[in-house]
Amino acid sequence: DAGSKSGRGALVILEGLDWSGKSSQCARLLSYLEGQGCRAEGWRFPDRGTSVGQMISAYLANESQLDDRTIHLLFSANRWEKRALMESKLLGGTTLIVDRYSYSGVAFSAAKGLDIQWCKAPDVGLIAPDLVIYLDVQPEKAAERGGYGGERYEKIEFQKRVADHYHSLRDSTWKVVDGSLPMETVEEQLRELATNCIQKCQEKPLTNLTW
Ligand code: FDM
Ligand code: MG
Repeated sequence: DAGSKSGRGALVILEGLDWSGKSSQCARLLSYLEGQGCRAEGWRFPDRGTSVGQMISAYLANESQLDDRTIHLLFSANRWEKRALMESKLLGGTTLIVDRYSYSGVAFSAAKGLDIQWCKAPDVGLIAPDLVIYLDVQPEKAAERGGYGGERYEKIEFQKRVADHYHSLRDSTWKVVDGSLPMETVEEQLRELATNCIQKCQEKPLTNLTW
């Protein structure tokens, strides 16, 4: 039983390149967990629904130009504005399945050439994830998927640099899943990883991200 009625919820992050299949897998995982009677919500960053999120969305659509450090800090601010709600959901027993988090923040900005430590700093103190699932897809494969190229960062050369930075961010909370496997296979692996994580972290206190 993946239920989390007794303890806190888990913070599960999905990371990966654009068009790696994160959003579809988040939705599938969420409906599975709900079907198991687990209290869970799907979140995503950027959260385009806030006023900061609308600035980010316009930037990604190339409708506005922003300095590289400015947009980096907006992405971070967009996570900070959700931190209190995130904490209360988790403590209240709701598991959060989150499409992108601070690792996207660092990997994408560092791929522009910004200093990695500088990129990490503003996210110190956000809630630390219990599990980060990295959907590993070759940039060339992702580019074959329909809709690719619509937003600012969706260029193969850039995504290759993002992938290198993601690689250097991997730590003990990361699980790498081969995102080029059939959807159902990926889905199965995610179910198992998430279910284990939810069970394990019920009694663990929440901690802050320190990198
Ligand atoms: N992105 C996302 C960043 O550059 N920094 C961040 O902190 C976050 C959360 O925004 F290309 C990038 C990654 C992606 C783009 O994300 C929009 P979605 O998942 O495609 O909406
Ligand atoms: Mg995208």
